[in-house]
Amino acid sequence: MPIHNNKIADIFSEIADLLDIQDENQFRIRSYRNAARTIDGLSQSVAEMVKEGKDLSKLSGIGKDLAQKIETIVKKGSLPQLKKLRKKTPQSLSTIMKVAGLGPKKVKAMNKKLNIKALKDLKRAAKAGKVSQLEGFGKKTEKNILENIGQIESGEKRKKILAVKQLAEPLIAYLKKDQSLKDISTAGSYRRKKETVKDLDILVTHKSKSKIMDHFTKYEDVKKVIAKGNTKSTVKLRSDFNVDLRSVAKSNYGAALLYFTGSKAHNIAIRKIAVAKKYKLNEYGLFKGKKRVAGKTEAEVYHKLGLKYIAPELRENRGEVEAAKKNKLPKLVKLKDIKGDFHAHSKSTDGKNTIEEMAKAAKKIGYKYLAITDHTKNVTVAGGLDEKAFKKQIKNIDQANKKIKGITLLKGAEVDILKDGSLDLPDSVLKKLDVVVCAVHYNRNLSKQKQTKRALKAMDNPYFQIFAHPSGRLINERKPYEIDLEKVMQKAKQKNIILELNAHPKRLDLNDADVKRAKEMGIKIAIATDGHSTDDLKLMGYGLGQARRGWLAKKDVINSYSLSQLKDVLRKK
Ligand code: DGT
Ligand code: CA
Ligand code: CA
Repeated sequence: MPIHNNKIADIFSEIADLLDIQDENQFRIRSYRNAARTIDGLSQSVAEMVKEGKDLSKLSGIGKDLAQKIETIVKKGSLPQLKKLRKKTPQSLSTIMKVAGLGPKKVKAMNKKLNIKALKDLKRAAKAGKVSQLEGFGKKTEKNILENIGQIESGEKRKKILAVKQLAEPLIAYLKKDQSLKDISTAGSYRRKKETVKDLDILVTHKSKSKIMDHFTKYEDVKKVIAKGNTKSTVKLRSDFNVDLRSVAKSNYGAALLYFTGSKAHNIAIRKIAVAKKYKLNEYGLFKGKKRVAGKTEAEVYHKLGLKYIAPELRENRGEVEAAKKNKLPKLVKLKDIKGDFHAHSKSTDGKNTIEEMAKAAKKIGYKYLAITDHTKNVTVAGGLDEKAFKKQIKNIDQANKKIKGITLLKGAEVDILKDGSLDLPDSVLKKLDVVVCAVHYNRNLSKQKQTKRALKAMDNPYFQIFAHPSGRLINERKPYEIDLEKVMQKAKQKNIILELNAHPKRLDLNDADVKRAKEMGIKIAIATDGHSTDDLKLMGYGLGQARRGWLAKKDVINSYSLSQLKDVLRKK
């Protein structure tokens, strides 16, 4: 069984963390982090690529040396270098680093002064108020540490959707090899495109005398068979992730799919309707007395209940049942509606590919436009550009535009919102850009009042067009900063500012509920990958899933607009 991309990425991340704690060369550390990021975002399996003899050093951010290391990991399942590093520094210190806001310096200081070796030591010390007494740590840091530990503890059990996809796709391909299989579908939170998933649910129908459960439990990636029956089996994969497989009869496949897709709250809501209409609804079908009146397809069940078909992404009992009854469901945006991307980086700052390479990759996807939005100078870690360098960047984009036909590059920037709410580029440069994307990168720990004031002030700048990753969260890793999103949205509405839905599966920011709220306020959304490589541009689908969970229709999403329509929807400068 080939090793999964996210496992390889984890190995490189841990190496980077350990090297960081050991004060190693920053350049080297960054190359590991970049490689982890590239691999984590890849749609194809690196292990498969090794097997097929493909040249990994062609991947962005992966040189000959790292390519060699990846091959070792694929062949041996681990890397000797990591074992050596772990001997020098306890592995748990790198876990502690994952607690947001704790860099290697702080981790080392706590290790030395408070003998903190593991997350549980840190929790105990922070609870006892010992952390805030160290130099450089305040009460606020201590509080953040405790909150973040709580988040990590609860988050550990849920996997991000990209990681689940990497587990699900090869498993489904494997299940399809069984000759007796007829239908197969995912269900549960994964089918609803939720940002994180606790366990994967799969539903099948098959011919009689099937050995599908044997086939399933023999899958190479299975670590433990938790339960095995004729209609349901549960296994634990090597990555400690559980999969439920249920086999149902063709006659109730739709009813079962509906039931096991959930959400539970949605199921309860539609069951109420069934009861009111004197039906009984369960995973075997919709019944009047003993007679099954629907069950073969989901649509059939919905229709019998007097409801329009409800897409899985909407099934959260957030008003979709009412809307289906009144024929008021949104016509959800689709991937094929997307004509471009509004947030991407190039080699000019921390991207892995040149402007031209990014343009060609976007064109290959079928896009009509791509905004190149490199960082501004305050974001030093990403090599942000100053005013002078930006003027050159503008020229470079113009040149690339002349060279490449069939796609339009938009001149953009991801402008840092400074602590006082001013923007990190002068108006004279902002004026020359087609798309001004603004974001918070530093001073994430301000009070809610200050953070909100800062954002609102930035939005008063007439060149502010798109607010990127507005909550600043990293799923399972970093909480959103404190900000009054209601006020931010009101301002966005008033100033005609677009909010970003960052499509990267580790951000998905805004979240689904906030996307829906923005739509209800009449705010338009830009779905954007924040791509740092040509591969990253392919992450758009995750943003789409979240957009659909937020009830967005084509018209709510500015990526569905043509270039000329965009001019009308982007804030006039
Ligand atoms: P998660 O936590 O990410 O695995 O989320 P789900 O929604 O996949 O939850 P899961 O795997 O526990 O169950 C899959 C679906 O089965 C769930 O969405 C709805 C259905 N289901 C499970 N338990 C119940 C229940 O007690 N009542 C009802 N009505 N439905 C249930
Ligand atoms: Ca599940
Ligand atoms: Ca389940």
